[in-house]
Amino acid sequence: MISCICLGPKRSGKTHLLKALQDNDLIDETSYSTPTIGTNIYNIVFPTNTHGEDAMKPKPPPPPPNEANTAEGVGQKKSKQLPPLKSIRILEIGGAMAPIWRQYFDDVKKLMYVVDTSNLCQISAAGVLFYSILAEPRLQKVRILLVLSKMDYAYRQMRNEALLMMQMSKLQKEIRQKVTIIEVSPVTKVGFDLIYNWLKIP
Ligand SMILES: Nc1nc2c(ncn2[C@@H]2O[C@H](COP(=O)(O)OP(=O)(O)OP(=O)(O)O)[C@@H](O)[C@H]2O)c(=O)[nH]1
Ligand SMILES: [Mg+2]
Repeated sequence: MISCICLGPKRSGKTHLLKALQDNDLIDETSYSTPTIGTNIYNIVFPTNTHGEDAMKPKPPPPPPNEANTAEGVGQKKSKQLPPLKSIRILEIGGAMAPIWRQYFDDVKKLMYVVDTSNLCQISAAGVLFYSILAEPRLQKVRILLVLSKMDYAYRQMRNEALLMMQMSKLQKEIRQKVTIIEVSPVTKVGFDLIYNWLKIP
């Protein structure tokens, strides 16, 4: 059973990102992904030595009771006793399938939503679509990751601009879920350690 799904508008970068997370060397600036008509499954085995947050941060002493990871919120606290996952299977559902995404919402534990920061015409609509997903009753307890993709493009929107266009601050007030936001590029691998760390949370 697949408990993590990846959604986002057409061409937002889901396939590119998931392929790169699955095999770091597969995607570079020459790579091209074709539109997903239907679904794709990715089995992501986490690298044992990521060079990001985990590796750089000195291992903290046993967690102080009031230390909350602001990026992950309350849900992470609950699952702290469980060991981190070693791998995860993710189901990408193509943007072309948006009208029937909701058929895949049963038993979902994590949801990644990918937005293309280089596509000015799409960002606001992506925000509206995101809101409609977050309002879904079956997804009220789901861990949510908002991925701002294509961060390697010089003409992308910066994080704050993209979030403004998506009306995220307004959206956050309306929804119950805590949303983690990560800027990513499968080409430069920026944000990969943060994504792996998020995916590892049991
Ligand atoms: N430079 C760059 N190009 C990207 C990036 N992500 C995706 N692309 C390009 O954008 C195109 C669309 O990306 P896909 O990963 O196929 O998009 P998708 O979200 O899977 O699209 P659907 O399957 O149609 O929903 C790819 O062919 C890549 O050429 C990125 O981070 N950087
Ligand atoms: Mg795709």
